[in-house]
Amino acid sequence: MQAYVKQQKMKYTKRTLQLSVVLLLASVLLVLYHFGFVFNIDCIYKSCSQYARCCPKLVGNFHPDLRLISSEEMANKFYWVHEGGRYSLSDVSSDVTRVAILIPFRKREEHLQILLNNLHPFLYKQQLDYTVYVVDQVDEKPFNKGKLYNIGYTEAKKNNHTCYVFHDVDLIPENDHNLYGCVRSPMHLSRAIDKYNYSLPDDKLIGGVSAWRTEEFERVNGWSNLFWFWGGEDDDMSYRIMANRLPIYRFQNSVARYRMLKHSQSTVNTARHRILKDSHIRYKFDGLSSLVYIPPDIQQSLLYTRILVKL
Ligand code: UD2
Ligand code: MN
Repeated sequence: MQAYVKQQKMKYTKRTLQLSVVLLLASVLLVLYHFGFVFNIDCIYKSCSQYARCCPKLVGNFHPDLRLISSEEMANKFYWVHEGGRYSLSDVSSDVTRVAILIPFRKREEHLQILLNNLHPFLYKQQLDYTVYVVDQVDEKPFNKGKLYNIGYTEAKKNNHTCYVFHDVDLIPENDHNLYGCVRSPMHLSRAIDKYNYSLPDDKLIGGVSAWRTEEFERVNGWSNLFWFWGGEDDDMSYRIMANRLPIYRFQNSVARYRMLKHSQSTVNTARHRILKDSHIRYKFDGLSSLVYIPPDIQQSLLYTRILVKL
């Protein structure tokens, strides 16, 4: 009998010991998480210096400023911005990520003013080396967002950028932990938008705001040039990503938050579903590889570089 009691006692002590080890480990992880050393995507910057430099300035959630501010007032506030909407880090080492923000645009002046007033401080707090480009379709043809993006990418690439953020003009970020420096690629940055109750209807979506390194963007051959009017080009991009077995990275819902500024519905591309049928094959010859365009005028304004495109 005594041997049995002794054996039971040994078993109980062993189990208590195991439990206390697990509890200890969990509390250590919790402390580390709290101090941002574990699972904190902010630390996935390529170089510690970049991480160390930026994170103290980040606040997480913030209320965007939706007032209309003049360009002159913004230029006074944003002392770090050079002509053409550029901020260059003093650190010129090769591993610095050089970010191009590409905004497809036609007659959305108020949205652009509001976006610029929020985006410049947002990018500066993240301590990114960046340039803001507005790819302005200045003709009367139907709008073609994909082709504007491809032209903007091709022109911006001449300035040795390594990361390209494709950015709707009406999406205003609400959390500065949503890093724009291509910590992963491709990255879908706008997964949580107020218009869609801050939830993602479908995890294949890449519309709104996305960040790409050169390698992955050229692997999918950029955006399709074939989608005129509203709709389809972002769905086509989802097929390109799947055809190339690329993951779509995202920050969590609480970080990747945006406000969408109100606007009317543009004229829908009624042919989009037909064009989408062969996206997974056509992508190889419809995109950057088939891009032909009239060399655009390029104007350096106070807060951005304007690429004037006639399609
Ligand atoms: C959705 C997508 C958008 C695009 C569009 C279909 C999200 C969050 N956004 O946007 O990425 O795929 O559907 O084409 O899923 N624009 C102008 N002037 C115009 C029309 C468009 O500047 O007259 C630009 C502007 O940057 C705008 C973007 O194109 O943000 C997308 O157009 P939208 O905002 O009218 O369409 P929306 O919100 O349905
Ligand atoms: Mn919109």
